[in-house]
This record gives sequence, structure tokens and C-alpha cells, in this order.
Amino acid sequence: MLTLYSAPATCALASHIALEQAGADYRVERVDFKSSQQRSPEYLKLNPRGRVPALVTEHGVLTETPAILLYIAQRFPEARLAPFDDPWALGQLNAFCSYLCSTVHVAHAHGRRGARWADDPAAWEAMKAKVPQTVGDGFAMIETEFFKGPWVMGERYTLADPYLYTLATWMEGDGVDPARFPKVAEHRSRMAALPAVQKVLAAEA
Ligand SMILES: N[C@@H](CCC(=O)N[C@@H](CS)C(=O)NCC(=O)O)C(=O)O
Repeated sequence: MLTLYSAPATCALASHIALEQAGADYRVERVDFKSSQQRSPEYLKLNPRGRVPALVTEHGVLTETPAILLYIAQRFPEARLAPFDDPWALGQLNAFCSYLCSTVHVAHAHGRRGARWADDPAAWEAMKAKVPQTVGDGFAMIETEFFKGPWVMGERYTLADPYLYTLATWMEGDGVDPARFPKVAEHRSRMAALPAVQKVLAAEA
């Protein structure tokens, strides 16, 4: 059985949805951010990065959302979560997931985790003030360049869909108006209507 270490309203939601959609045999261990459990010695032993998600497999612990999503897709091929038969499509999928991970997610983190990058509280405030712009720029790039429709990669649903959905749910909290991005907003509504997504959201509540 796979074990996903997760916390509500985090990027771990994408991996949780993918496990559910893949029909995986899995369980979720909740990490309590309120008590900073992610920085406890026990959790750091499991994931020295002190973050979620972390996926415990029989081979070891896997971290980093794009890697976890791809692992799930490859381990459960019948769920068809990635185009392994098409190197170009797979390359595009990886490019999108890398963009979410390295640019959009990092822009979001500047709003609440400024201490990662600076010690000066004034610098944290400056970083926070920039979030609506930088996260908004990220979604503008997704809306105009990456998103094919009706799913992220086009006709075929892939692991990029739960990943985009997860980060799109942060928009309001980041001071970004979802109405600016109609394709992403429509995708978010369609994702929210999927039974697997509803099941996972109920489990995370
Ligand atoms: N690159 C990692 C980032 C993971 C990450 O930053 N997770 C956040 C939640 S969205 C976290 O665990 N934050 C806890 C902390 O910074 O203490 C991934 O994509 O999985």
C-alpha cells in the first residue's frame, strides 16, 4: 500500500486526486501544519525537506509533486494519466508541470513563506505585495500559452489536470481574480464536479 503524507489546502491535493483517479491502494497521513509537524524530527526523518507531499512506497519515499504524479501515472498505466506513447506530448506535459512547480507555486510561496528567502520582515512584506502580480502572471501564461482545452493537454485528461486544479484553488487567497482567466476558471469548475475530486475534498475537509 502507498502512503501519502498530506496537509489540507496544499499542493499535496494533486497527488491525492491522482491516487484516487488511478484506483491505487493508498492511505493518507495528515501532517499538522498548525503544530509545525512538518519540521518535527520524526517527519524530517521521512522527508528531510520538511514539506508535503511525500509518498511512501515499497522502494522508498518520493517527494516533489511532478515526480509523484508521474510515478502514479507510470505505476497505474490503465488510468491513462500520462501520454507515455507520445514523447512530444509527454515533454509538453512535463514542461507544464515544471512550470507549476518551479514558477507558479514558488510565486505563491512568497506570500506566506518569505522567511525562506529573507530575514528582514520588511522584505517579507515586499514579497507578499508582489504575489498578486507574479501569481497572476503565471496564470496568464497558462491561459494563453499552455492550456489547450478542454483539459490542460487537450482532449486527453492527464495528471496536469489535478495539478492545475490544485494551484488554481489558491488564486483568491493570492489576491488574483479568477475571472481574468476564463479557461482556467472553467477547468476548475469541471474538475470540482468530478466524483474523485469531490471524494478527495470531502476526505481532506
Ligand atoms: N517542490 C515541492 C514543494 C512542496 C511544498 O512546498 N509544499 C508545501 C505545501 S504546498 C509545504 O509543505 N510547506 C510547508 C513548509 O514550508 O513548512 C512539490 O512540488 O511537491
